[in-house]
Amino acid sequence: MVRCEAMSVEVPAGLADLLQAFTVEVLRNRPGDLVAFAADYFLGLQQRRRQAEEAETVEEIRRDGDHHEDEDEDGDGDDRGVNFTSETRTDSSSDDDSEFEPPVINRFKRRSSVCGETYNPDEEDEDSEPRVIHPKTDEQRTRLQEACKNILLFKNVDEEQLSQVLDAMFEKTVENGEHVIDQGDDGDNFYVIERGTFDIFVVVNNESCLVGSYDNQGSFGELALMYNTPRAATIVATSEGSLWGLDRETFRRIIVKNTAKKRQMYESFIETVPLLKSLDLSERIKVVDVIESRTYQDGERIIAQGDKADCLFIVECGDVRIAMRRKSVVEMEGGEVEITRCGRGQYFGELALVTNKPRAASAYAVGEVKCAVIDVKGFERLLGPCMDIMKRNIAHYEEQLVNLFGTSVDLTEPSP
Ligand code: 1OR
Ligand code: 1OR
Repeated sequence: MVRCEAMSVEVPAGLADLLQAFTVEVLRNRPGDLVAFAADYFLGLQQRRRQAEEAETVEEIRRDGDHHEDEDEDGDGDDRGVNFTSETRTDSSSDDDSEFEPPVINRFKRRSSVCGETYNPDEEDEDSEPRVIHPKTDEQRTRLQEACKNILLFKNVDEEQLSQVLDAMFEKTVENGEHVIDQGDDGDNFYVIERGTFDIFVVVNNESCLVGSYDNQGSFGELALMYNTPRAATIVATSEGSLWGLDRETFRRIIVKNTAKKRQMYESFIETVPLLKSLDLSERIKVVDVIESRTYQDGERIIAQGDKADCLFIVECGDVRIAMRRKSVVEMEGGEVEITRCGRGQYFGELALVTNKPRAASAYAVGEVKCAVIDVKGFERLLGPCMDIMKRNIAHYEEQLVNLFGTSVDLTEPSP
């Protein structure tokens, strides 16, 4: 129990986690009938806890009475030459294993927190759902691995999960002009680009507007699968190309599960970031989903003045020194003068994204630094509501510029 002195009320341990997990599920599922959803949710939770307890008991009995070695972690990354296979363990375990539903036992054995279980119900089916396998030649697998190596959504999955994801992916070639995704459709697959260019269209006021493009790298089609929503944009190939698709089920079973862990990791930090205060909870969760965490060593340059910008940074820990090179100042070491520092919860690197200009200053790590990085597509898609705050601060930079350099300079002009 946590005792809250001010109110003299005892808050049961786990209440906050429980309610938060429930809130996340409501936001993800957007139920029409909240009460019915809540009833199902908490009943399901209770049921799973009972199953877990039963499973523990069964496992104990099995451990006591059974002397065979458990071979459940056999390699399933090998090419079995089938397109769609059910991951049962009949090939590696004796028949009586099936009575005990070993995947359930394993799942609950691995984790101790009941709230952790509820955070993402998809996890329930982790070991019992059929696994998709599309056999590949060595050459295909090499190309696939290369295409996937920088895909953010794949970064936090462990080796075994990544192997399952790669097994499940299938190659899809596209022709110039082909619609890979149409806005409003249900989501079937997530796509990683191996090669080719693609335009992104979004319908605004009944008109289809070109809002961006992909050039031989990146991925798309994750939103409908992550948030159970219709496709948010239309993606059209503007050249012949090649994609790697991942089916909805595998994506949800593995990638969405990992996303839930990431949300847990970031939830308290993200609440402390002033820039994101104007977003509601579901919008903040989406921001977490696009964050990539990067670490920098003392003195390392994080961004370089004059470079093309592709992301925004929020400091998770450590300090970041912002330095600027200008003709009019007495030049310091390296020809730069420190203009400010950013600490935990503060952001930098927004100016170039807002103004579409090169970086106005350089940024360096002071000690070891960890930053949450949001790429330009995430920035444009999610941070619109924070634009006022950013613009206000940019106006403030211009005032500071006059104070520091004694001259009025248009920050949006590239520096010499
Ligand atoms: P999806 O499953 O909704 C369409 O299918 C995909 O287009 C979507 O996932 C994203 O992967 C991708 N807004 C929405 N979806 C986008 C956007 C986007 N860009 C790429 N996709 N915006 C453009 C941001 C540069 C915001 C437009 C207002
Ligand atoms: P960026 O994308 O241009 C460099 O990359 C970043 O440094 C910039 O975004 C801001 O986030 C950050 N002037 C210009 N950039 C600044 C300033 C600044 N402060 C932080 N940045 N100032 C006026 C210059 C004398 C403010 C000084 C307090």
